Amino acid sequence: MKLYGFPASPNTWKVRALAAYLKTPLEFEFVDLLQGAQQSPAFLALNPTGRTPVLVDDDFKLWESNAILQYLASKNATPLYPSDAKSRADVTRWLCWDLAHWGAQACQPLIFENLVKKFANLGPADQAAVAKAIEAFTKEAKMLDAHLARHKYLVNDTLTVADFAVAAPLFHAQGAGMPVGPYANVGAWFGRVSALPCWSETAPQMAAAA
Ligand SMILES: N[C@@H](CCC(=O)N[C@@H](CS)C(=O)NCC(=O)O)C(=O)O
Repeated sequence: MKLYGFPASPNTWKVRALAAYLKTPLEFEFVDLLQGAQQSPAFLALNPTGRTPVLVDDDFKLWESNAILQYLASKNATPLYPSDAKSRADVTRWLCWDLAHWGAQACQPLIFENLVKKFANLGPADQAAVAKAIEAFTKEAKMLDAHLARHKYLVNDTLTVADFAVAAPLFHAQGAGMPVGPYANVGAWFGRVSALPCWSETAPQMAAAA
């Protein structure tokens, strides 16, 4: 299987980390987002939305990082993606929340405004966008912290792909100015998830600076 991605992006990193955890060999091809490679005809043939990551497994092309996490886990029949209906729905719930709220409204805007713009020379952060994202982050992190006060991991107190998805953007918390300080349970959980060697094995160069 081959993954097309941008290593510093949490969407790419979490997929590579999961593959490393599962010991699934994954060939990697760098897509230079800063040079607009995601808009090349060759890349658009893999993902017409022009975004990374994309997984190619023989003639199957899969985009959307949380779908890729589920696919890799399904191929391995791992406890990271439990098969009973309630546990699986619980994992899906957190992946949906990640896509709709945690990532889209809170973490990604902060990563873009405070980190990507700096690295890509895209000008100063839009302070209105930052304020809106901080408000969203605070709302969602409060809920997450309360959940993690009662649970070791997001689902069934055991590691699942949901932890990979929700933890991934937090690797950039410092550089992106995410206000994580007040959320001790989130911090403790992130400590547990990020200590898995699969993250350092697949870490982008940029993470140290973020
Ligand atoms: N929901 C998508 C988001 C993918 C996404 O936005 N990828 C970014 C990098 S983090 C990208 O490729 N951006 C390039 C662009 O929008 O031109 C996923 O989870 O895969």
